[in-house]
Amino acid sequence: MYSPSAADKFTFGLWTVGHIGRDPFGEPTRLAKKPHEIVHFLAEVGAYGVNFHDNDLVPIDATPAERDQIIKQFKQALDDTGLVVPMATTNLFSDPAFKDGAFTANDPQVRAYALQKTMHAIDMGVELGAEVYVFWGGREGTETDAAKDPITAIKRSREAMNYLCHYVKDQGYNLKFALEAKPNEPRGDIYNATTGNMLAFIETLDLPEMVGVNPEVAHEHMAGLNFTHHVAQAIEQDKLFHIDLNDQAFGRYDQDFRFAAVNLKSAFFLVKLLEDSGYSGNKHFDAHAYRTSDYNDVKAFARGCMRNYLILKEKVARWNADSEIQAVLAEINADDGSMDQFVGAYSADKAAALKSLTFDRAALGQRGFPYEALDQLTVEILLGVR
Ligand code: GLT
Ligand code: MN
Ligand code: MN
Repeated sequence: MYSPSAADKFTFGLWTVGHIGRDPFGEPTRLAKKPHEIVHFLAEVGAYGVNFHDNDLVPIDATPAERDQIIKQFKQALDDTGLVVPMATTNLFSDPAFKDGAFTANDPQVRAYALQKTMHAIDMGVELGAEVYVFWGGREGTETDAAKDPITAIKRSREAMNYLCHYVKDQGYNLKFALEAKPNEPRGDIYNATTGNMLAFIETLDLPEMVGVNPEVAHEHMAGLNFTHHVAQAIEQDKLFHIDLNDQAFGRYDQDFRFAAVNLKSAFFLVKLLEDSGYSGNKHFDAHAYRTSDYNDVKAFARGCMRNYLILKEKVARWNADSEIQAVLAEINADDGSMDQFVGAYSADKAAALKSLTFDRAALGQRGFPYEALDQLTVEILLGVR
């Protein structure tokens, strides 16, 4: 029970289980694994796919011969294990060249280099099978707004996304873009800070149908927001192209903890949303093990991410099948249809009729809603006593 299968579409980036335990204050605590070794590691824990940044796979200074050798080994590992590459992305944040941003950098050479690097990375991602391409602009921001005009930054981001969408179309690639928001870290402030900002930005692009979002639990939580509501907005707009699952205590630095390790109840409502809405894309665990873990414990971390999702999925089924919960839902959503003649699609007649309708405002205010009872039933399901 609770073991993952390919149908779950659970994926991990090379940088997740391959994280070596470095943080801003301390040196690595684990030895680096090669990309092909990570593929075998992921196969052992039962993952379906592996994602990468261009430079997780091929170091930024690799020679063409080294590149070919690495890709050959990586492809062999994919063949040997049956793992797939559903998503790829570009590292536009590690190299000092990108210290002032990539697509939004003030230096036009950096902006051009970012486009060039991304086109090469897209070619490599597509070669290895990726159908979703993520953009996380970690350096696309400022520490001081004296340095960059925020309106200029938006225009530069748009120009870059349009350029790359047209590039993908020109190549005839079957590839969609998924934009990932984060409010801050590593920049003081990052542009398009939330999933909602990204959804609005996408509508201003030349080819908006090619572009959706890749929301990450920790990133909305860092901003103190309700992640489930952001994902719901993306789903409702057919824009949930990918998702980064992890966990995060509110108000802290970007922790990238194991999925459901901190906020069980929000994780439950997130899984409920994904399952009830029929989301069928990849579920990427963008998280890493504690710095204290050795690779045995990294396995416990990776298995824990998938297991927690599957356990919560079972809790969701239990919640949906619970007759007491269903009775409460029927009660709180009851609708006798008597308002239909006044609301819904606008007409002048409806508006005139509604304006002269009399409401018993006091009675409306008197009605009680059993939300305490409903939430307690939810908690009891989560605590395993129901
Ligand atoms: C980085 C970041 C993630 C992004 C990755 C994609 S890299 O680890 O913290 O949230 O999804 O660039
Ligand atoms: Mn993160
Ligand atoms: Mn992420």
